[in-house]
Amino acid sequence: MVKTGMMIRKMTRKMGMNSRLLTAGVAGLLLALAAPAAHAAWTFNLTSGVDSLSRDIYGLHMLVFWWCVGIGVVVFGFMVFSIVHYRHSKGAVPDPTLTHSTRVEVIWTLIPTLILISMAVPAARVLIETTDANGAQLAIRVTGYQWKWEYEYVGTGVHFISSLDRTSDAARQLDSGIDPYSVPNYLLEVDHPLVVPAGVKVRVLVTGADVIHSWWVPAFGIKKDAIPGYVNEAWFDVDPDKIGTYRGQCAELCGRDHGFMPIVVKVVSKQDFQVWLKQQEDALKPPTSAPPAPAPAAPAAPAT
Ligand SMILES: [Cu+2]
Repeated sequence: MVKTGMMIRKMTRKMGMNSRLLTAGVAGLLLALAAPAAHAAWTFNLTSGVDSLSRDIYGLHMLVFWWCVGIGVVVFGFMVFSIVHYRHSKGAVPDPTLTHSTRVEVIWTLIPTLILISMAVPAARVLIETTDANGAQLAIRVTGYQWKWEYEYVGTGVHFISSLDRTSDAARQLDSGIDPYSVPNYLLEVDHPLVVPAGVKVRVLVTGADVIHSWWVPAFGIKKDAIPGYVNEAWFDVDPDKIGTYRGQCAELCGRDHGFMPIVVKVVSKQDFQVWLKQQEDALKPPTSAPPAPAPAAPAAPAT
């Protein structure tokens, strides 16, 4: 009897400790999630990007997300309510009129149809928008190679290859001895970034030279397959106040070094872009030849 009493006291103490630990753990987790830094580290959602297209894609995503939340709340709420309220122990009996009821069948077909149409309309609008490159002021041809990108500014003759940055490339080698954490933007840096102006609609023509790649820049809302023999079209117009560097990667498994062909886009002001483009065009010009020898002096005119 005494032994049993001691055991019960021990168990109660243990349970009390466990519940205190559990409460402390839950409180700690809630505090951590409430902290702004934790929010920053736990960002699972899409970002709204830096151009009008990426914002529209984000808007569509959030619209459908909240529709799904609403459907979940209604369906699971109704289900839990029914399970609790109409339980057998309370004397509930099945309603046979709901079996094979045409009215119910029509209602639960009609409601999802209306929901799907309400989602399809904005989805189709954004889909059409992604392919509408009309009014672009600049065209860039993007070609995927194993394992680098080529950028060509259509109509200017300016083109260059953009490959993985040397520092990242050295660090990624087996037994390189270089700590990848010590390399800024490890595997997300290139030697020659794509340079584009802010506030300008840019048309991107994406193709592949060997196998299928995919040009993916999340901040622009673009992920376009680069397929040999095809030219896929995309566009972006970065907000004028979103000058900066944006990064992406090849998003189609394209061979051994698929993970080592990043994309870096440097967005600059319109003026800076013109200066940069002029420099690139000037660099393409052949070096000017030596100035022509001075013409022999003309014979002095006879005195009159
Ligand atoms: Cu690739």
